Amino acid sequence: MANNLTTIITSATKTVEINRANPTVIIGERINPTGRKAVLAALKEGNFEQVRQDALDQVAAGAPMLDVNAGVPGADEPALLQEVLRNVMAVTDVPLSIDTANPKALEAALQLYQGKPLVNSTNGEEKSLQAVLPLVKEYGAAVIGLCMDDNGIPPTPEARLAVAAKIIERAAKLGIPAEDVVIDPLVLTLGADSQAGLITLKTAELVVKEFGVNITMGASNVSFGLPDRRALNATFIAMAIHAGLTCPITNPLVEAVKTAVLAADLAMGRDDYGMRWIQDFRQRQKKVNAE
Ligand code: THG
Repeated sequence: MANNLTTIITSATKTVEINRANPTVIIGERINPTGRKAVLAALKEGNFEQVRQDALDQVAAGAPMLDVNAGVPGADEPALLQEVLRNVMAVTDVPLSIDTANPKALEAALQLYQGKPLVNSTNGEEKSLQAVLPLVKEYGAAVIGLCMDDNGIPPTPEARLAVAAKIIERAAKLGIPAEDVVIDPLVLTLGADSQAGLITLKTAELVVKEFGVNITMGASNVSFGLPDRRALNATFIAMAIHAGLTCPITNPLVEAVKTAVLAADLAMGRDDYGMRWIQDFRQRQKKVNAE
């Protein structure tokens, strides 16, 4: 099988092509009340300014896509996710990743979304496959498949590969092509298990070799509970790009992470003449000189 499938994600006006020959696509992580206290507090008050600002900041920092999560405990998630999406789409036109585990919220979001979104996510659990894949097909979306199932997150790369295979197969049965399935090998913190990073990287390599699909990760998860998260996130993300990661969900406002992604793209032969690397360096110099 081709080892370099292209996933196309669109908004009303923009198209992003995720592919191992193209520059890495950073999916901005910050619109997420579970991962951001400021977003949680604002959404609890019905205030969407924080979300709008996070959308603008991440796009200004160079994120070609944004992840949008509205998981506020006790809230009406279908209505809240729609309202968050409306606010994001009012201030930016980048394609979006719709981050919810609630099929009702997902359907509400798909009804509203303009373009072909990335659905974040399904996984190997029967319940999830049966609820999410028909919606992905009906709305012509692409989907992230998490390498976990009814038994939890498998401990070995081979077992995670088997979950990826199941998701890709079940998608194909519904007419969703492999290029529209993005696999997430799952990133757990190194603070709890020092082998967690290696298992994730090996899973990515196996999945790419076998299926050639695109790979995403919640890359900032790797450092939960550890000091100097930025340095750890940046180093891990560069290694993961070598292992096959093409569209990390991460924080584009962290310069160390952005620089690591650009350096990895250059080292992987995805930055002709180092143009993006040089241009980014010049911008950083300008910022330093202005300070
Ligand atoms: N895979 C997929 N989707 C995902 C994840 C994944 N979506 C959610 C999450 N994991 C990725 N998003 C985040 C968002 C924020 C952080 C990490 C991952 C984060 N936040 C800081 C913290 O918690 O310390 C910021 C705190 C704050 O500002 O309040 O690290 O794995 N498919």
